[in-house]
Amino acid sequence: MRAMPRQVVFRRIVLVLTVLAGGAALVLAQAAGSSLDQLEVTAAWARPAPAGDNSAVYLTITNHGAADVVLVGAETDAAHMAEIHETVMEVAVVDGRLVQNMQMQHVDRLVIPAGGSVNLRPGGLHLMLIGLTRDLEVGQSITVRLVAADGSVLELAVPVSQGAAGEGHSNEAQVHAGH
Ligand SMILES: [Cu+2]
Repeated sequence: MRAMPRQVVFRRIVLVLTVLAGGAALVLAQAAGSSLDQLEVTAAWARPAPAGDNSAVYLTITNHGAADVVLVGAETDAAHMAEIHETVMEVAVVDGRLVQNMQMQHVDRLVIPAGGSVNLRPGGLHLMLIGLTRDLEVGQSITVRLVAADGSVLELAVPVSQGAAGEGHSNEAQVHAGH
């Protein structure tokens, strides 16, 4: 496990840079007076799962505005808790063999850059639904609210589905490490 520290340090540096950039963006967003009106959400879907399990929501967020938008969390009535997560593949050498391990990290601040878009998809960024309060079945819809750093909220109706073809390989709902 001695091979890991370099990777960990690198990730910390990236995190610090992200936080600094997010702080600057927050000032801009407040100066502009608005935030979530300028976002467009497309291709949203929630993974089906039984009550008590975890699920995940995937979507694409496009920022049509002139200022970055910083998302700090999510809420839903369908689960006890919702968090922004990122799935990362950790690679380590154990007994001379390369071992891959899928881990999820909590994302405190997700920056949607002005004029850009961020893709939440299996194997990457996602909204984690922790402790479903009811069964999520294909054909249903759940309410999900994105929460911005300035406290504004964007409410979405997200269909429960299996996702687009070829999209469902990495199942965040079944990764328990990192929680
Ligand atoms: Cu997750």
